Amino acid sequence: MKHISIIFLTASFLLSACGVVPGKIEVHNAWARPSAQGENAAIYFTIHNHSSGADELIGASSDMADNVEIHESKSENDIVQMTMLTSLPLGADEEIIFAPGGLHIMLVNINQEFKLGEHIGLILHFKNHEDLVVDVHIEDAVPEEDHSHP
Ligand SMILES: [Cu+2]
Repeated sequence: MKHISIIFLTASFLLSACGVVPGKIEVHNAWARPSAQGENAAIYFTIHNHSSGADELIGASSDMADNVEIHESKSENDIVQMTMLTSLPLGADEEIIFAPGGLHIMLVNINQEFKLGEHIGLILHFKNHEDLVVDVHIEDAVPEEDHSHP
């Protein structure tokens, strides 16, 4: 029996290492603008819950900032207001776009400069799904990273 469980672990590791896996949450096109040390930096991406069950984004972390928060910007009467969300529901097979003027992950007081062309790491935490490590491109606009479903 021990043999079987080792094989199963290997197989699930291989599955998680490749592209689209049903029942998984995926994050695409993660980017943030170049920012100076000490500034706040907003991270944008598209998050897709490929699973048939609802989940929830419950937080994010990075060792590059004092705090990492889920924010939503809304403009009313030409005034942009930013609110902090404690969590974000992610329905079955739902896709949510984090973009300028709307949802973003806010890195508060970054401890190093984010330079154009660099990459930084971000970890997303979910209620049901395991943590996701996201590769964030430092760009002036959303990167052209193609994603197609099988
Ligand atoms: Cu914000």
